[in-house]
Amino acid sequence: MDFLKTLNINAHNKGVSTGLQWLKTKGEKLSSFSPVDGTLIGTVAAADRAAYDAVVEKAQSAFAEWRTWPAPKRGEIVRQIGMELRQYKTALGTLVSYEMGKSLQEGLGEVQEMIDICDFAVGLSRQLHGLTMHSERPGHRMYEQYHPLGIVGIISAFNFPVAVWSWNSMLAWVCGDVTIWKPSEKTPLCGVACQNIIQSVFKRNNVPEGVCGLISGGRNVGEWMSADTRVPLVSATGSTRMGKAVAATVGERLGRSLLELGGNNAIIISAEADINIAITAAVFGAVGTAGQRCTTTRRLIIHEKIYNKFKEHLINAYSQLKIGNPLNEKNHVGPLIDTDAVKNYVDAIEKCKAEGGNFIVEGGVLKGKNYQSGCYVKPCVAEAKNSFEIVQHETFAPILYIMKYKTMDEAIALQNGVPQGLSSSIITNNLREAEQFLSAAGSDCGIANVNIGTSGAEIGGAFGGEKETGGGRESGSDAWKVYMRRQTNTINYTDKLPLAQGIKFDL
Ligand code: UN1
Repeated sequence: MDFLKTLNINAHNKGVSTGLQWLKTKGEKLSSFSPVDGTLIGTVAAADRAAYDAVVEKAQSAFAEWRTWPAPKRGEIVRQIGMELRQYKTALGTLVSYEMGKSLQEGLGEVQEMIDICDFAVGLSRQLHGLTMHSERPGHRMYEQYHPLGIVGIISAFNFPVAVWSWNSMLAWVCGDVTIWKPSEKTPLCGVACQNIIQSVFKRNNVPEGVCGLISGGRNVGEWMSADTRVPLVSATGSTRMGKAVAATVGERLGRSLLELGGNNAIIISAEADINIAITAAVFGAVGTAGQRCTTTRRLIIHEKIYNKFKEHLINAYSQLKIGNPLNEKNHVGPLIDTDAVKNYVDAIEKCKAEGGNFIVEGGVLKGKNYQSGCYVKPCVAEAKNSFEIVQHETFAPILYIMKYKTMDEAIALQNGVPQGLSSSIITNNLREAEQFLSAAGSDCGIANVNIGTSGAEIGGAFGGEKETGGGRESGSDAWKVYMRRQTNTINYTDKLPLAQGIKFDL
């Protein structure tokens, strides 16, 4: 376990930090058990209210200074964090894999996403542009600028225990905001490891204490943040149920929330699909991260002409999957996060069967020598109807539902016919089908792809979705704007005061 040492993770860790120092707390201890082998990796001391308030107060005072640093100077800090992450990529990727259970390849890929967002944010630090408008009044200039917002609260989920934090914080920091992060209580050591990595950068650059706070803890920390008027933006990734609670509390005080919630992502496989692409995209999308990405492929909508043939391909591909220790690169599928997740998986299979689903690849919980944690399950595939209650629901597990279609209109209606709206794809070589899928009458999701799968988005695009996915956008494109407040400025450089709309008001 050299990676733990490299990341400065001990058996007992503090879990609350102002960015420069760790605080003592009287909160309970979070225990982190690896789903890989059931080992207790370590504990993390959670925040109590006093520690929470201490971090928020430090963040407030840090903001007063940090917002005056020129944005490219803030970008320089983020550049150094990117360099540091390159150095710790193997260790951090391994911890992600060991604490969360995704394959080592995907753990390393997740750290690569962090490095990529650092690079993106460095460039962005010189491009926080507003527009210049033409005033209707003579001798007037009108323009807009973007100013930092203040404290950004980040609530992240276990499935991307480090990348989602970095998408939010790297942008927030170049924008001049300060952050407080509540990592998932299922992956608290990933939070501690990231804090250890960045702390040295903040220290050696004399960044004010409080720019990058960490507040480990459970649901109560999320509730404190959501209700806290000192936190103008809460960015939350997780279940739709959690997101609705955050949105209601933040909305009550007219704060801003950025929500990244459940997905129920489908791939339409046309009669004119390249079958090799379709199979790889579908299987990686469905079983990658053991079906625990919000972009996981949960449904395949297959043209009736190729349906039977495609089923055979799927059965064949699933028979080749290797399930086991995710740190062994030969395995494709690791464990689910914990035994509660296993229970949800088992329940979903039962519900699907009860509603009339037909499993063409059977599921099941794996037992025995290499599976002692009790978290390993078999990826499975069921013929199902889109209208099944269970198909309408996001189960965070490798269960793939397949169904047939005749016309593209019907396929798009099925694709859109769920409450969630994150990611979607079509596999086709037919330009007309692809364009129909991307048109205003096509996919209703935040992400719509052609000839690639639903998961594995690059950081350069805005990431997020519609409907119950929550509407937020993170990461690339102009997602940074949500981390800033916009100000319109009109300046009169004459000795007259002409009013807009031609209004006369003489005294
Ligand atoms: C998530 O599952 O919360 O597109 C994020 C992807 C990754 C991010 C997923 N880049 O699959």
